[in-house]
Amino acid sequence: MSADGTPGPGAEVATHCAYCALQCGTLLRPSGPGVELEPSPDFPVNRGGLCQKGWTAPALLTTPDRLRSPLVRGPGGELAPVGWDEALDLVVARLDRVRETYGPDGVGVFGGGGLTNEKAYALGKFARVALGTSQIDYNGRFCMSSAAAAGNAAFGLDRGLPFPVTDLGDADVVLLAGANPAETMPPLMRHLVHPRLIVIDPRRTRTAEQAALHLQPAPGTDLALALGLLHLAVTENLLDKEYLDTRTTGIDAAWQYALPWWPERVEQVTGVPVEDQRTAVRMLAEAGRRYLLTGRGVEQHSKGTDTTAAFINLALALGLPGRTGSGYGCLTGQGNGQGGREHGQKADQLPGYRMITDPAARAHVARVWGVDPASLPGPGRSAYELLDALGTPGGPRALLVFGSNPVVSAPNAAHIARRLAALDLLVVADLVPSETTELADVVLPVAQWAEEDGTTTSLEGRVLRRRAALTPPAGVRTDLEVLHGLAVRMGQPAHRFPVSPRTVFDELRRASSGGRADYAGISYERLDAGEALYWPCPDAPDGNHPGTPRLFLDRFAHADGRARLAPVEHRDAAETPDTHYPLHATTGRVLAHYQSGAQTRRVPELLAAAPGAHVEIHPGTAARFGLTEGALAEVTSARGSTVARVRLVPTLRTDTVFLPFHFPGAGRANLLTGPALDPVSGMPEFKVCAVRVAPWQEPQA
Ligand SMILES: Nc1nc2c(c(=O)[nH]1)N[C@H]1C(S)=C(S)[C@@H](COP(=O)(O)OP(=O)(O)OC[C@H]3O[C@@H](n4cnc5c(=O)[nH]c(N)nc54)[C@H](O)[C@@H]3O)O[C@H]1N2
Ligand SMILES: Nc1nc2c(c(=O)[nH]1)N[C@H]1C(S)=C(S)[C@@H](COP(=O)(O)OP(=O)(O)OC[C@H]3O[C@@H](n4cnc5c(=O)[nH]c(N)nc54)[C@H](O)[C@@H]3O)O[C@H]1N2
Ligand code: SF4
Ligand SMILES: [Mo]
Repeated sequence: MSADGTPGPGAEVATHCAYCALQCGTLLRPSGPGVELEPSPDFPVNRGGLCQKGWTAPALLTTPDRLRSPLVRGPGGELAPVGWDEALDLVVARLDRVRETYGPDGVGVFGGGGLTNEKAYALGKFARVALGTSQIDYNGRFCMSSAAAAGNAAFGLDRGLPFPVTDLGDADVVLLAGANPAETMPPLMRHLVHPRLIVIDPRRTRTAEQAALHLQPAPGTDLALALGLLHLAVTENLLDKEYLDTRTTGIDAAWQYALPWWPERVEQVTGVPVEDQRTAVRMLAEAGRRYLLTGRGVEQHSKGTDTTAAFINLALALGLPGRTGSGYGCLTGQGNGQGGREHGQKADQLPGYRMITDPAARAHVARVWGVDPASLPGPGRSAYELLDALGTPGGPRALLVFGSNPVVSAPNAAHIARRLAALDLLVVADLVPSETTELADVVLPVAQWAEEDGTTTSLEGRVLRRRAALTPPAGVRTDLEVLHGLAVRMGQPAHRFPVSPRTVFDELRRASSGGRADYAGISYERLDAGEALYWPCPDAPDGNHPGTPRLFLDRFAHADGRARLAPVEHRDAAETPDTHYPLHATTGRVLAHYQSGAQTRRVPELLAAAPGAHVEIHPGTAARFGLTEGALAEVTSARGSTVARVRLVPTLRTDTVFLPFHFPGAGRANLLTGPALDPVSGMPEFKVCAVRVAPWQEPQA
């Protein structure tokens, strides 16, 4: 190690992957301007495995068009390089102008679940203290919010997996509702070799191919299916009555809603045969060790919270959660999807998973921040509502984006791109050019995963150390340095926005202390000594709280210690097929690309594996609409059209098409998706809208 903490030549650095919430362990060895990477053989989550994205992540460090200088849009409309002082002075001068005219809420902040805990924390503090704005939210709203809302309501606490990933390996049966880990978290499949899988997905995915039972509902009908499975659990006498009596409340009300969902009616609405419904409930009820996991397929709906709650009801009715060897969990998505939702970049939250409306929480956090609790703003708009309000009367006139590419990833994307373009000022901090930096007035180039220290909290609630193997390239700053530079120019004391990740983490520990997600007992020293620490890990007198790998074994986090079944009723998606738009469209991921693709579309191997937008369609449906394999199709919803190459998939439902959302321009799946939101979580309906398909016609000149 050198004095600044960067490793010397040849040193090996243990860290974690740049991308998803599995946070596979990797070993990096500096090599030229980049790094050589291999999987860590002893990190229990990936056990020496990585997916194609993880293996190729080093390419991102040296990608030729990496951002290496701040850019400012000149009078001619072009982005041109400027020095850091000039860029930051300009941002602050223009933010001041917006704040003078429109008040503090004239400035919005949009964060990301890929940011480390330290950055997510600093961003929330920057918004509430330096800007004084309530208008902050983040892309995790598009990802985790329905599962978080349902988990908090049911268990009193939201930690994606309340048990270590490795527990799954001993299971007999695992039900995966709307998740495709064979493509989205391939090393997770190593833990799913032994259990028999039940997969609920309208597509026969690579995950479904490995399942003992595949249920193929129409998109947007999972709530009816989950109610039907609960109905069968009751009528076939499969309830765990003792567990329901001693550990839960609410089964009677939940049953009232499940009562009308007899199997034949469920088959009619979902398309899942009665026999398969019965087999699924029996498999789950009769196995010894069993888990029910949800993914975005059931959560990203305008009824995502209720749908997740209905699956949790089923898990509770069968006695899964809070037991050794069984459980319910949601598969969190982004690299720091879990920690990103705990430290205050969400519109309604303060660090430690505290609620911003709670006077005690405000007092505690204000004390740590050294400000008056009354100066902290209240809750702001949820992500889509925030983006939708940009540049409108009463909405923010300036936006700072850290760690998201909403031009590609937000629903109703053409509309959102127009809202971004209507701003007085758009500032985007990123590593690489993205479709959102293309609209920015100021672009700030920042360091990435292998160039800075920090922590992430993985999908199992374990806090992990990201370690720098390289110093950032010349001209590039860390997000913490950017926030510091802005805050100081806005008149904040320098010590309030530290640039050292360790210092930020130590403050985060204090801010989270006593909160639901309590990190007070976790330190860089303990993590660097190799301890496996899962939150909550409060301060202990000897400084050695062991953390909490498994939650709820004795009691749930509600005051009475009981989990709550939710009274939920099925309803239709915001949009259902009709004569103009006869098909369901659903969206999701492919193995080779990550999210909006801003990062992975720059990695040659990944681009070669999946070069552009495609649409999966059943051969019979394709024939009906004049489409053939490899041809370009125009997919049209009430919002607009997407152009994508046809891929014939005989195992797909005939009423459904699927598009990945990783591609830009005219291939954006989000040109189709709509503005409907879940009323509780604010989650958009990414997973279903109504479309028609036709051969693509070259536009007439
Ligand atoms: N390769 C890759 N891996 C990733 C990511 C990535 O972008 N690329 N992103 C990471 C992130 S942030 C996340 S959130 C996770 C997401 O991980 P997953 O939830 O596994 O991913 P998705 O592909 O969005 O959705 C899962 C499945 O839901 C199905 N589905 C669609 N509509 C419905 C429906 O109405 N009901 C049901 N039951 N299923 C439906 C889709 O067919 C799809 O196979 O992946 C993480 N890992
Ligand atoms: N149709 C459809 N749309 C979806 C989904 C879907 O299933 N279907 N899924 C939704 C989900 S689950 C998610 S999570 C979102 C994700 O969508 P986005 O929020 O767009 O996520 P990314 O593409 O990961 O964008 C991250 C951006 O931040 C940059 N970045 C990475 N690390 C850092 C960092 O440390 N600092 C800074 N400043 N920048 C960084 C990257 O280069 C990239 O440009 O998409 C949502 N959109
Ligand atoms: S599964 Fe996720 S964490 Fe593991 S290598 Fe792939 S992208 Fe990285
Ligand atoms: Mo996500």
